[in-house]
Amino acid sequence: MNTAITNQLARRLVKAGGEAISGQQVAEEFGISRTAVWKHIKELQEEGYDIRSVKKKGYILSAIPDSLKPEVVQPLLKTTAVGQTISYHETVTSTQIIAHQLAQDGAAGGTAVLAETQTAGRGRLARNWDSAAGKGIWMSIILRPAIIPQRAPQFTLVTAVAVVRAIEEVTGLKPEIKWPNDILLNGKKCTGILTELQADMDQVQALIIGIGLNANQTQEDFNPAVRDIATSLRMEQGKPIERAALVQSIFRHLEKYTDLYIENGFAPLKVLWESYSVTIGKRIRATTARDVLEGLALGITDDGVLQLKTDDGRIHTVYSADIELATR
Ligand code: BTX
Repeated sequence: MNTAITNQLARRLVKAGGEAISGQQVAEEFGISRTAVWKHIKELQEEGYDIRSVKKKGYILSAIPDSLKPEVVQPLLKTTAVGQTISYHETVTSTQIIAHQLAQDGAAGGTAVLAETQTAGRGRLARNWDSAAGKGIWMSIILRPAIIPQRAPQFTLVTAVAVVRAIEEVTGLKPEIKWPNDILLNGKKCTGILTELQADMDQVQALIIGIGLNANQTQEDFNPAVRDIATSLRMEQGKPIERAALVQSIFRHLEKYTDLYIENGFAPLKVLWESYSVTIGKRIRATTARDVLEGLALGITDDGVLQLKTDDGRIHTVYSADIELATR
């Protein structure tokens, strides 16, 4: 069986958006017999596509499998760059590693790497990222904005806004952002963002934006180490979600907010980000690489850096830290 044709047929069916496509037409278009078309349809049915054959009309797709394959994600994608090239894998060590390699080899801005599972998914500071097979969105997106390296951390915040908007759009849930890179639902972490970069002294060559989003896990799917702090969209909304729809929405929002950033700078995104923040205006404890600071989170600067006022009245600039809400 020619898998390229099977994939092509899947794209045609997804794009038809529930309308019938004629077997005869597909046969002519792909230069194969109608029997061959039927065999490819059977193959797709086995992969989980729900396809009916209706006399005199053709094939109708009524449900897609829960997959992140490009032929499922791309046909209805409304972007010009983000997600237009997808490198899809069943298992990888980390999508970040693959994206770094692709970026070094010259991959275009917007290229995305997606995997069903990661054996060494990573968070900040070489921490582990729990990536249950087929249950989440584990992806890295290459962006190539013309910015200086110091501005790169802003993209963690731009991405956080894009992901929050996508979650709202697809599920109706109301996520919050904990500075700098956690997205929470009911106080538990449902998404982590990791921004890495390839840069010269004065110019970013590529941003590698890693997004780990817990979509369809139940509590038992998480490692015991994170079970109490993590949640998934499924756990919060009480039903599974279609991961492909969420990926499409993240791509669209990320492109929209990246364009907004390029045109108008960080200011409008900062306002959006603040509207979702659970950190600003609260008393927090920030654990940095050097020390632990406790005080009032005043806000973020135009560079996306956190400003914290300790009880002695001093204002500290925090570039990277783990944040807890402090009780007092
Ligand atoms: P972080 O350092 O802020 O968070 C890592 C911490 O979060 C871990 O130490 C653990 O306590 C907790 N944690 C681990 N896995 C999960 C999970 N599935 N849900 C909730 N909490 C968890 C956050 O780093 C950045 C994570 C980015 C992950 C993506 S996945 C695609 C891409 N590839 C890759 O290797 N990393 C990124």
